[in-house]
Amino acid sequence: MISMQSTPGIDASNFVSSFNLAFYFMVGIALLFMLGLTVLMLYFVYKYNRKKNSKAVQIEGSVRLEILWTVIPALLTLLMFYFGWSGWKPMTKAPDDAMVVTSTARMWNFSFEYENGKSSPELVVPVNTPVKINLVALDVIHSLFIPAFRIKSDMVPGRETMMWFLPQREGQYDLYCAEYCGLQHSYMTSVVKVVSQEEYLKWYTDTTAVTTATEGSAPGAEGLAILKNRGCNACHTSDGSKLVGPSYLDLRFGEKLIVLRDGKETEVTVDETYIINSIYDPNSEIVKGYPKGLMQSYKGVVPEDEITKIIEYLKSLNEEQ
Ligand SMILES: [Cu+2]
Repeated sequence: MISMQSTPGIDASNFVSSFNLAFYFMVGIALLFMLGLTVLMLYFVYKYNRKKNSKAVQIEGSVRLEILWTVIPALLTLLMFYFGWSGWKPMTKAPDDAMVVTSTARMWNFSFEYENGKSSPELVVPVNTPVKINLVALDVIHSLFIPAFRIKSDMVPGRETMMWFLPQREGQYDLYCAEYCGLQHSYMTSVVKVVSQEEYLKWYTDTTAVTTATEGSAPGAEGLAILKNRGCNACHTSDGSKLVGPSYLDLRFGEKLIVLRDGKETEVTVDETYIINSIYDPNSEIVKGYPKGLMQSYKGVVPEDEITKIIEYLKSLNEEQ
């Protein structure tokens, strides 16, 4: 699951070898000590058992032993530090020619914004090009983790951080949030797609359709694709079941809905304006029975023409009923 062996022999990223060196060195030492100490302990149990040594003897200290078991572990931990440090240091400074992507995390999805304004729920990068990712968290602490690349970094609200990597092998890799960030944390997953330079350029320059309709040609199919791509389905369902947020199925156009505005119960009519407000200013009107403050505004993320398509989909749900 962690990596695809499309081209065996080439590491998925430039950090794999130094990371593995530090990791296996530490595991190796731990294993060696575990085996060595267990064997020694069993040997002592046998050698100094009560039948053979019925009378306890005082054993005086040994300076040579004291020095030995201080110096050797000290050297080993220093070596661990060395491998860890030399592997970590290059991660802190991205090359100047790296392409820049901004990753925005919110409860509970990631989005990746490119320099030409393109936004994607998946991280698509060209092979053999250094990629710098600016990390932005909108609500709580998240953590961007790409196991196959051996990189992970916390995303803290209000703090500017970054990570970078050189993807060396084409393929698709898992990406997920590694900091427990609330109810739907375990759904906060995405993928990294490492593609050829040509393929990347084709994808990058195609800004016409951020979302591709993969839901067939049913009414509102495009809207459904947008909801999926924007991560909306992490909190809202189409089948009436209750997640963190209300279900789309409960939205009946033209009918009344009870919401809390400034803490007071108010009746609103479900219409276009209500939907737009719910996406751009989600905390101004909270559907009764749901917690406030969980959803961040999608203003500047989901454009109005996408909302039009979302509304088409929401209306189609009603008609099926
Ligand atoms: Cu998270």
